[in-house]
Amino acid sequence: MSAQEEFFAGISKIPYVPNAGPADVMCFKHYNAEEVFMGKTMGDWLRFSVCYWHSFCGTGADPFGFQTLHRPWNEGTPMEAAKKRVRAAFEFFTKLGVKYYTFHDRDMAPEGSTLEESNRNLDEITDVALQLQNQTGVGVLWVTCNLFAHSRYMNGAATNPDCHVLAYAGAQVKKGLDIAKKLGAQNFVFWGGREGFHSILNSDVGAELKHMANFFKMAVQYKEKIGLNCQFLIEPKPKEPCKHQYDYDAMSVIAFLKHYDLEKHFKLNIEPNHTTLAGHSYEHDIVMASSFGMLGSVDSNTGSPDLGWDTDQFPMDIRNTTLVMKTIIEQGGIQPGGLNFDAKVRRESTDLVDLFIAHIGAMDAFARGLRNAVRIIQDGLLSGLVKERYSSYSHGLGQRVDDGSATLEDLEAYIKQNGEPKVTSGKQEKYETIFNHYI
Ligand code: XUL
Ligand code: CO
Repeated sequence: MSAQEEFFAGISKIPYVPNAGPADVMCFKHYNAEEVFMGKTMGDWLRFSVCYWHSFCGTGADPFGFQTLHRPWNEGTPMEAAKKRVRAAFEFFTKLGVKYYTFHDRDMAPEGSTLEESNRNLDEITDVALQLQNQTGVGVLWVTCNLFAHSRYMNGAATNPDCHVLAYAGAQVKKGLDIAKKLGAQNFVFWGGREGFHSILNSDVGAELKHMANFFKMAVQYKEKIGLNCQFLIEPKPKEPCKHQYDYDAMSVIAFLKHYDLEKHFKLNIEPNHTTLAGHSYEHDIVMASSFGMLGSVDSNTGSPDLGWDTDQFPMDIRNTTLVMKTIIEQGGIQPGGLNFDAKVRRESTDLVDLFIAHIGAMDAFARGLRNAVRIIQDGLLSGLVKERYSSYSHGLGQRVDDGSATLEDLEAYIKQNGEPKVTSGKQEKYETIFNHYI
């Protein structure tokens, strides 16, 4: 990379400096990619990914204010900017030391005036991305198609009342899958921002859900046809931009997938800011998806608990990262998914270096979460208490309830013989106090 092409001059590869002081925010104090925990390196447990849209396309504009972030790579014609952007992005990935990135088709290359032109733009810029991937070893965690920004999608993409629009979305996804194959993407995400409704009065919900399921089936067929070896992921979100989105939360998506016989082909990409928008606690959907064997990847971010918005902040809370990592370790890892920072610096954080500080801070928050979760799991105190709490299911009648062989008559006979159960304390505060010991 020649000197004038350097966008983050003066910043070199971010080092691990475990005993750095509190003011030193340009090094990792906890994230040490090569350190091994429970048989895997920290890098393999965490599989960090940087997202293109917030970090390289974001302008800081919000519904009340104009652009605040003026990035040197977003200058010139849309195609000139796309070429600079891809170079800036790879410089950032390698200096930060992450192995993965994520993007929407339209982040990578601008939409043209026809599908053919959009596809040519994408071909041209992904040629450069592929070259940079090969040079740096950075790969694609996931690709997705932007099926929500263009005005044609205002009434939905796969759930649009007009099949002409659905067809456009299908053509776009077909190309997205080709690009995923070209770049060796490990996952492909569907986020249905406009798949929902604003008014139930003008919506045929049954038809829309069926069309969305059939759309996914077409995507599965095409993926198999081209031999694309990647995991499909659906990203739940309850609202924003629609008043109601069909992929409301983890349980709604799992029920949808099972209803339409699609569950073998998909897992979930859980974004905690979406989980809290659905009225759940931060870790809720991570835990729910994982307990159904459906946690595929995480869009690692946070909202502000006091706001009902999707603010996409960098995850900095150690309690949250500890709970996420505990779940990920318990399911044996998140591969081929990862921890993608679907997060944006605040529109007031206008320095280029703030992009580094934000990612470093969040990576360190997850490294601490991993270290804490490993200690919780290896000590076995919490899991021992939980095991004991459910111990009545390990023998006798409980075991038969657990394996599904007990009947209501068996339960009645048991009560007639054993009478009233004695109450047992749930001891929530004890668990919380023990958890706090580790963070
Ligand atoms: C929107 C969101 C998206 C998806 C990809 O809230 O999270 O950026 O992750 O389309
Ligand atoms: Co997301």
